[in-house]
Amino acid sequence: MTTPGTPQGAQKGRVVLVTGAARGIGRATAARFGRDGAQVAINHPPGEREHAQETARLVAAGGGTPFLVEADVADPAAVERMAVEIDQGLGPVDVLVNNAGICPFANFYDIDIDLWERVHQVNLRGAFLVAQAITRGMVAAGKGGRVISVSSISAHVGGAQQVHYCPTKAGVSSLMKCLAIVLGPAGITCNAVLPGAIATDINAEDLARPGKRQYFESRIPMGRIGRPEDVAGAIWLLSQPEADYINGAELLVDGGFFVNLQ
Ligand code: NAD
Ligand code: RM4
Repeated sequence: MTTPGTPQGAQKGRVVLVTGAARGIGRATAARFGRDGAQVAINHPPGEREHAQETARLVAAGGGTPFLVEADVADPAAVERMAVEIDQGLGPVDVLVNNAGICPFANFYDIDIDLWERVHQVNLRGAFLVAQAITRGMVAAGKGGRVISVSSISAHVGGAQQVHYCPTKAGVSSLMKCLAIVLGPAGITCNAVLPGAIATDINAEDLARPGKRQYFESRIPMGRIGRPEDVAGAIWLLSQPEADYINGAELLVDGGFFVNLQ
């Protein structure tokens, strides 16, 4: 009998790329795959090497093999270099987790065109660029695989201070639906995971606003804000053989936040 997280057969040695794995959900995801004995490419942007090294330590502690790779996912040349580095260092990717993202909370009239562009470039263009660069090798390897993108509950609901961010998440969900069609014939499934409110650096300031955290907790049927590990677990589930026929889906990971309307 095997227990979840035990290195077993095809799980061990899988090549997994997690973008934005220096901190938060990406770090927890890298650590989760590390516990399978996977080879985990830990992408981080320039300036976040030290955080990424902590992720690498967690991956190694779980029995995985960490491989640090620097790239701003919004930069096409850097993404191409990353794809070559991973291919040369680890071989073709089995599981791509598009996780890198930013959400600088801002009032509508304070969002200038540069901020709008940057949020789109990291969140949506980044997911497109990485998917294109990495799945070329996956298709050529002919082994099938997974693309799992971290979208958001914000793909379906608005946010007064997230006017620039929510449309990028709707875009990421849509990107996965399109790629599910393009890559399904190659045995590569493409799905989106939609976290609700998860306590990480991205929303630390927002959740610290008077009453915000308590308000969210009162609206979430599970009674608590999510943890990065909650999302990492859902991503991992989609990477399992049992998820082979799930393609083009959106999976909310929000403790029931979204459905609690009435
Ligand atoms: P976080 O701030 O802890 O992590 C973001 C990660 O993205 C960091 O590791 C950072 O280094 C990386 N990153 C940022 N810009 C990058 C770039 N240009 N290139 C490469 N990496 C870059 O926040 P998080 O909550 O862990 O966010 C991870 C993903 O989850 C994001 O896509 C975010 O939109 C999504 N999400 C988060 C929540 C939440 O409540 N925390 C909810 C829904 C969706
Ligand atoms: C999510 C959702 C969360 C927010 C993060 C940054 O999509 O809106 O509430 O904290 O983004």
